[in-house]
Amino acid sequence: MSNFGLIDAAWGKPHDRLPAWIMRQAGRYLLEYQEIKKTHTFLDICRSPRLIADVTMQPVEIIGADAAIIFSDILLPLEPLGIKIGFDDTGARIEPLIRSSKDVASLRAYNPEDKLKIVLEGITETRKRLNGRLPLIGFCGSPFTLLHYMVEGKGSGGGTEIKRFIHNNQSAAKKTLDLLSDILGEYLKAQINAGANIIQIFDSRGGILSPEDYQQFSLPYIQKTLRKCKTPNIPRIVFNPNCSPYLELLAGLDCEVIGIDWQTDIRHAFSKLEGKTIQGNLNPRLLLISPAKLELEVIRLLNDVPDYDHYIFNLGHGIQPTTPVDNARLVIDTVHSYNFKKKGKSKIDTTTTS
Ligand code: 1CP
Repeated sequence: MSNFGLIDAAWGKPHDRLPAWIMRQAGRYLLEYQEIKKTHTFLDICRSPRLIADVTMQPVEIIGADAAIIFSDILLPLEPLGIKIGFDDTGARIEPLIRSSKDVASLRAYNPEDKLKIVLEGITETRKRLNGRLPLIGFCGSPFTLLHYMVEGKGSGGGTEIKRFIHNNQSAAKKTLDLLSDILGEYLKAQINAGANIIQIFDSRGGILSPEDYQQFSLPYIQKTLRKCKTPNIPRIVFNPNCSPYLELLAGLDCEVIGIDWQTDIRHAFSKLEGKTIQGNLNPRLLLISPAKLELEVIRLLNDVPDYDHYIFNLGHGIQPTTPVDNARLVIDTVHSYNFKKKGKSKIDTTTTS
């Protein structure tokens, strides 16, 4: 049976059941993923279309998500720029790092159809296995997020070096962001041509910028990436895991869906993002509490949603690696059985249970 309710919700079209998926739904909390990791590194998986498809399909079969997201990483598009990437238990390893305008002068655009062919083959293979059952999500990082990794070498901290870089080398920084927008826009277009039904841009590091700097160094480059990959019938999601300061700015993006973090009140987000579909925003750490309490928290969130036609359930950030898989399944099942047509009359009354 075919279930494309997630695509309907992205366009704000009525649908019978609320769609749900989970950011980072393929990964370490799944035993089946850990099993593959015993004999393959993360990058081995990313470099094999068969393994990409195997891992992408796991959460669809195991937790019943309403979409598959292609198993890959936002950092892969750095490799064809001559930047080596690696992962260990502490996070990413990236070299060489960019620290001056000289370091970016030699960066050149490349053709993702050629240099990121394996991801595209992974998409085509996964679409075959999905056999029209569910949509497949393609993705990339935002240009600013990739520049952040190129300069800082990691995705945490306050971003001292990246702030120094963008302010001391403004024109080189903007030229690099422009180049990244071209590459990422083409990359998303290639993912769509290979079979992605919807795409998401992860603006994971945009949240370290003041709203003023956000308007200079992240927003316009997301907009450029979105415009480059704009394709009839393919909706586009932009997710920023620290979105509160920028809601009004995000409202102006040429995309259909905004993914919001768990710190933002969902009613507030709806009021600031009129016309857009909202995706989110359960706190991922709630998936570590008892199943009975977790179910209530999901229902509490769903009760707060003001417009179900414009809503896709997700977490407000990636799933924690220590999440019990039964809790991930429970979350999806709870969303599916929620009777949104009788708003407020969900199967459990959240006000009376302790
Ligand atoms: O097995 C392992 O230990 C590898 C862990 C892992 C996984 C499962 C990494 C390394 N990447 C991924 C897959 C991944 N990453 C997916 C596809 C899987 C899915 O969603 O089901 C996606 C969409 C991403 C996106 C991603 N990678 C982001 C954006 C999301 C976010 O959290 O804001 C970011 C920031 C990354 C970078 C990254 N990849 C991996 C690590 C350890 C990191 C963080 C590195 C760091 O900041 O130091």
